[in-house]
Amino acid sequence: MPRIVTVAAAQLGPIQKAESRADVIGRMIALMNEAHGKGATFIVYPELALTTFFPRWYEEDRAAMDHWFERAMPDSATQPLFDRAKALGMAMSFGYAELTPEGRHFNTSILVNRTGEIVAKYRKVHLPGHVDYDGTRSHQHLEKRYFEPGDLGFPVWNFEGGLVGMAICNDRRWPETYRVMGLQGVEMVVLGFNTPSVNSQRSGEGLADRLFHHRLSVQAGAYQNSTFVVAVAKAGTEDGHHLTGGTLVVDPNGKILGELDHENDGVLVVACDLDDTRFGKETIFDFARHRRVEHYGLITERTGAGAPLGR
Ligand code: CDT
Repeated sequence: MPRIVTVAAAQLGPIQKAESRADVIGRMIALMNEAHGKGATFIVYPELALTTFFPRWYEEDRAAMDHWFERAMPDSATQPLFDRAKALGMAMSFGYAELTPEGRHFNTSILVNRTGEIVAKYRKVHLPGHVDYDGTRSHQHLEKRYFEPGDLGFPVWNFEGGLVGMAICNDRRWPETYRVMGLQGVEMVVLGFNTPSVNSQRSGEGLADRLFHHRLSVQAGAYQNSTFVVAVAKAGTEDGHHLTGGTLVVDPNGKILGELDHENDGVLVVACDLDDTRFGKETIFDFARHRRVEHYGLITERTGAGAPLGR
């Protein structure tokens, strides 16, 4: 008996600074309606789906950026999305900037079940970029200024009949992200991303290289942990800043099942049989039989590279 999850990777085109939450929610609902029409029962939206990618903007007074953050979820702006999902019986995941009652700031994503309840939360662990304004860069990437690193680890949840985990953007470049979830048997990783199409510190690294690194990371993570990965972009040009796009779904063999080739709002719907994760998990990546943890100590003992262990 296959265990099919029909997932919609719901890419958002650019969101300009001036666009309201209500406008964006309207776009997200339109994508949800389209995904439902195509048979999806689980829709995944990008990182920071409700706003422009605001960490590109430097603000001396951090509190002046709080208007980009959500103090409650759902709130009056997002409630219509939750209502529509519940009406359609659609599970969903999306990213947003979270401001907690204690005044903490996180880059967050959630899993919402088909009856509209938030059943899981993830806070981005690997924050890229820098804290202070850096005039040597072609553009700013201030996630380390506006967010603190996630404090919830990489759990995996029983969701939609399978084992589902979340990651956010830069997390997808780190093998540790997938392996921690792989060690919990993850069958589908969902993640959103906003990737500038030029490296701010190396202008020669443009769109083609950025998409190459994106696919390389996601395909390797999927294969090495025998899991599906659903990676959803915010794409196109936001106030003069171009984001890569490259929304895709990868199977447990590391192969791309589908990919969007445009930079607009759009859905990619793929039926994923979670039992396809079994073969890899029971053979080449049967962790219990093949891993040699006695040799992996440095992974958690060291953060940065240090002295070689050999002579
Ligand atoms: N949003 C996000 O994490 N973007 C990063 C950009 C890296 S360059 C600072 C990414 O990994 O795509």
